[in-house]
Amino acid sequence: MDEEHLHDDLRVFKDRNFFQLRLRSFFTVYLLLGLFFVLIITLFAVSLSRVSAISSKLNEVQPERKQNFSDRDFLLFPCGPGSREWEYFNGKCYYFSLTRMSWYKAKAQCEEMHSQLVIINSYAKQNFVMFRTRNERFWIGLTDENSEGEWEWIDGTDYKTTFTFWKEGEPNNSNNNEDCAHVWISGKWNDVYCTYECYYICEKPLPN
Ligand SMILES: [Ca+2]
Ligand SMILES: [Ca+2]
Repeated sequence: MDEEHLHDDLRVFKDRNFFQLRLRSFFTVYLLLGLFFVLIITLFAVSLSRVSAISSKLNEVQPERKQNFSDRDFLLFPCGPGSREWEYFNGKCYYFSLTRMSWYKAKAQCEEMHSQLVIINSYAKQNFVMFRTRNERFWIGLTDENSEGEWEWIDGTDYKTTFTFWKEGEPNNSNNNEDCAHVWISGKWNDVYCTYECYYICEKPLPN
């Protein structure tokens, strides 16, 4: 009888001991999990702050880089990186149109782009224009519509004392109705009626 009782006591003791051990191991696991969680949160916070620090530094650097790029772009495209259709020649910018229209519309179109129809006042400029126009007709800023035979450059450049490059036999004021000038074959000038539709060349100073 006594022996049986003792046996029971021993079993209870063992069970209790086992229960305590399990409890302790659970506690350890939860503690480790908790620590791991805290560690993850900390690492995340640290990396997040680093990323934000780097991005704010990049933002500081960005305008400087942009400035450098635009300086370089201005060297490559002196007429402005944002308007690459303007071509640079000898200190000025030129636009060779892709559409055809009357001399008046072309003049207005150039003015809308803060420029004017080209003034060809030197052989160098003539050479640049004729290389670029390749026998195609392009309006220039020359007209005698105010007074027949009195040719005038639209910027007031004195016609009589400056360079000319008329085609042989031109200006001929054909049908008494040719008051506007364009470049044509070999870049030579011809007078034609002003409502004729052809390409045009605008000219403007270098942007600041
Ligand atoms: Ca005329
Ligand atoms: Ca003519």
